[in-house]
Amino acid sequence: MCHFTAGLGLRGAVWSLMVVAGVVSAAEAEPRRYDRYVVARVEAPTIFDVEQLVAVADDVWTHDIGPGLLDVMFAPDRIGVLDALGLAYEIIVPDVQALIDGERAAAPRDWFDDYHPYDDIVAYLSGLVSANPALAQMLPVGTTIEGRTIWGLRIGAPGQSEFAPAVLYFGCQHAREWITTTIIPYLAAHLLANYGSDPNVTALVNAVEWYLVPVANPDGYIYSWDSERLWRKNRRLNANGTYGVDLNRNWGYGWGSDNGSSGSPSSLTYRGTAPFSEPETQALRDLITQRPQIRAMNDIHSYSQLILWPWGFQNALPPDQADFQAVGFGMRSAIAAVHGLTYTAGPIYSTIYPVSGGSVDWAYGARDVFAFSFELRDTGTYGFILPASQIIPQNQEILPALMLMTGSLPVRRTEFRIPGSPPAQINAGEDTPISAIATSAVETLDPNSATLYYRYNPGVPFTAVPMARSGALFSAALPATNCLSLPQFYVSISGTNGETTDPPGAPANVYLATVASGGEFYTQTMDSDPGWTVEGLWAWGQPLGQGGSHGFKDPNSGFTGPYVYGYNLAGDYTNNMPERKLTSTAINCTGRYGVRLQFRRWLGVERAPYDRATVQVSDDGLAWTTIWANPTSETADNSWQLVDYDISAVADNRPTVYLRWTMGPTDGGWTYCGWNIDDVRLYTTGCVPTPGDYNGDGLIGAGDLGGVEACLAGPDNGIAQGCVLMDLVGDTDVDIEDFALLQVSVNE
Ligand code: 0X9
Ligand code: ZN
Repeated sequence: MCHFTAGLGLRGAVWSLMVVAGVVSAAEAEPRRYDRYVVARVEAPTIFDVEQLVAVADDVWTHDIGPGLLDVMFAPDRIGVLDALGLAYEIIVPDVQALIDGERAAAPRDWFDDYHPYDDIVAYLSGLVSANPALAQMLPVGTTIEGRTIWGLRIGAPGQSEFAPAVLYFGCQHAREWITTTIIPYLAAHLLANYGSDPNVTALVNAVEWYLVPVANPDGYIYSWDSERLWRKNRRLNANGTYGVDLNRNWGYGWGSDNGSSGSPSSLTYRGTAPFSEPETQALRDLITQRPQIRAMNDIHSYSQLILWPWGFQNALPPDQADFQAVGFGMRSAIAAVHGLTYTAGPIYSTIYPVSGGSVDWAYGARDVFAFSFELRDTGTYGFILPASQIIPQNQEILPALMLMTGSLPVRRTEFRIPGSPPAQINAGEDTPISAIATSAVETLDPNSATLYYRYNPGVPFTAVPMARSGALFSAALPATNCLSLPQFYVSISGTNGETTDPPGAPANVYLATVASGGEFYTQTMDSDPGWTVEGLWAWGQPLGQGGSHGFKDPNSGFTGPYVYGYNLAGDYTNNMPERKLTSTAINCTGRYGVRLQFRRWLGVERAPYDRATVQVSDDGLAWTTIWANPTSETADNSWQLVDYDISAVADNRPTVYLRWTMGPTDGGWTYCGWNIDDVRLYTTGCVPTPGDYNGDGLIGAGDLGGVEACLAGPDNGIAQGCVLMDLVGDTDVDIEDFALLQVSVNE
């Protein structure tokens, strides 16, 4: 027997090395067998030992990956590889197949005496729902990559308050964690059987909506029955021919870090090609975003006996650590009270290892959901292959924990919340919709009291906008404003217990936003013919890579897509030609300030003044301003160049702006490939206020008259924030003189 020392930290540094040794074909008929596969508990004292061990193991079972003790699986013929590492170990599972053979119940009497295939779990839940149609409904949550339905159910008493908070509990993101598939059926059966008799169940089914998903990863779960008992990921066929994305690395918060996930498709913790690239994570994400009343979540895994909360992607305590700890420790006690088992409670990062792209971080970080994750039984004796005889005891101890979580204060308290993140930036001249969801299980709310409060100037009182109601969702809009505004806002609702605001503590606490304008407002990728006006050999089409008697040849396609506008797509421009013009159709730049022109250029032209190429802009198609002219040195592009010009002097706030490219005049000497143009864009950056345009919509008119009043109300000493642009006279005071000037400037 070996002597072991405790682990030292550095958890998770080697996850990226975890690979599935031996990819098993999808078409395997018989389930893979694990005869005489062993699980060894290995002492790996250094990070180097850990990396070596993980690299050669056939699977890593332990959750505590770091220097210290690791449980790893080896095929019988590969034990020599372990021996060769020279690390001390003991065999904790001598035959994994024997574990699997002993996993299922010999003579099940109760449904919960054994594990069940996916379809049987769905059928069991459907049976519960059919028997309790007033309390429960089946809910298709989404479709897997292999086309199966991810089934869930909803439980809630009829006549529930529209403001009822909801919880979401789900199991089996990881296919091999079979014990997790039993939690939702057991919980649902318990709620439905005891509603009306058990006061705690009755109260929580009355007050809370329950969204329950037994198997978040049906494809993987089925694969773990039919082909490979220890399959973990979903069944995505990856680009390199391997299968599977780790769904619990695919969520879009803190996604993509190598500390807590892997970019390698063969890895057990492969994060996928993008956040939410998988239909299974999309389905759960959408369930949460479409039901902002979901205030708590538990993502149930096995094994290790842990109660986990954010964060997984960083080793920092979450802002709500006190609430997480109170409920987490409460659940730990509730579990221990049943069969005396010990669960460890704490944040993911420090309690197991870094997890980036996990469900808990997204739910909490992006949606402010009170999100936990369990790791169920055991601590390694059976690991993922927990004997069926433990299903009932496992559920007996988890049920009270989930009841406690559902009834916890963070779920029950009144909230009036802008789901997701409130806008931190609003666009000048546009209304900004704001919606908020009301949840409360403790008081009666007055729907008519829902109000959006805002001000654009810290020196003035808040303006109240009543919010329109749709169920528990309320909406209103921040009215259009200008670049000088400093928007502040909050929402509020009242009930029998008083006022609830978002952010809490308003108006001392408010949301702040900045006003922006800008972005691209005209895009011409040349993928289809824009129908511009051409002269000479100007044409839209595919350039043919010819010409270049001086300089370089034309390209043989666009920068994006095959097509461009070019002067002679089949070669050089000619000698002794006059100006030949390409002119765009009119572009509306009304309300745009600081306009810039950007395009891709592939140009060959002899140095000025021998041959000429220019870019011009006009606001009427008659008078042209030259933005660029070829210099007195040769222009000979041999690749697509990105060029970018300030055309604000001609284009800002003009309704008909024209762009023009000119080839020529040329002399009788050298010829070049001439213009090739792709991806023409007009855009603005930053926010440029216009005097008199109080609401920032780009026009001066009736909509701005209120600005005079708002700015009159400002402090006497100087001009209030946001009001400089209403001081049209420029005497550092906003008054009747400015109003008079505004009236004559009206242009809308
Ligand atoms: O690594 C994981 O995804 C989980 N452990 S497991 O062995 N069951 O795979 C830990 C997940 C904890 N984090 C979240 N649920 N986000
Ligand atoms: Zn898991």
